[in-house]
Amino acid sequence: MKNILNAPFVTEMRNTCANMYRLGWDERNGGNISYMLEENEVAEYLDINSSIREIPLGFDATALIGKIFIVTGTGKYFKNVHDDPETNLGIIRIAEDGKTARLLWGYRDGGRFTSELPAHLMSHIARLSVDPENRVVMHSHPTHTLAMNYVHELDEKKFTHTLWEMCTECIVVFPDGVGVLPWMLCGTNEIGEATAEKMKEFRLVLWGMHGIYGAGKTMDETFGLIETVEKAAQIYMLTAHLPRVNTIKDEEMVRLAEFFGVKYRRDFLNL
Ligand code: 2HA
Ligand code: ZN
Repeated sequence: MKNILNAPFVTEMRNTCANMYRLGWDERNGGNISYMLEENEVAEYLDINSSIREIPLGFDATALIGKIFIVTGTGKYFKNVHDDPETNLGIIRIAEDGKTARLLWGYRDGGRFTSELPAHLMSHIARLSVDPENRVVMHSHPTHTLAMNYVHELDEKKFTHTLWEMCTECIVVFPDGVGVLPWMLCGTNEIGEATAEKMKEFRLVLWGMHGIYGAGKTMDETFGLIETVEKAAQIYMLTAHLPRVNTIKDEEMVRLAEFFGVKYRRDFLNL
């Protein structure tokens, strides 16, 4: 067997957590990532039928039986993932009962997966139903996105429209827009179900006054979605209190979306 610490998916998790931490998106234990892995890529490093221990999921994940995920740990700091992946990350496989996770590697100090696993796995199920290539679900507390929550209406059309106006590339990067949930108690199956419902329609879901979820085919795509929203939110927060002299017009957004051939939420424009 090869050394798991050299596995590309472990390296991706380490580097992504480090980047997110340095961008200020994931203070303390804020944020979590789950990344669905291919059986054959994991089998080069681990016996995928082994089990260090079993951890109850607390919800039904029947749709994901046998699937393997690398997931950040509960209470763990993104800051520390790079230097100690085996304590701060875990690789789990959904057991045959659909209600238990078998730990294949990690959570070395006896820990377990993020408290937001319901939202993650339910979001994976929802995204896979519309995009069989989806692999990554990422949650984070990006500063300007969060700041914007306090001064902008939490309405998905209005929020998306404002973000699209802030950078020319926004409508091309997230033409499906941003789904918005009101403030809800986190770490629960209820917020998981609500997030997954939005994920059928959006790859980005805002958790009001908490943070954001992104989903995508790769770590780069998912990170890039959140990064682009955060950039737009930053421009908004730098300009919202100033007189607006110029803006990207809705007709210009249509030209962008059509030129780049993206399927966009036309109903989020005021045409
Ligand atoms: O796990 O970000 O939403 C820490 C969080 C909870
Ligand atoms: Zn959070």
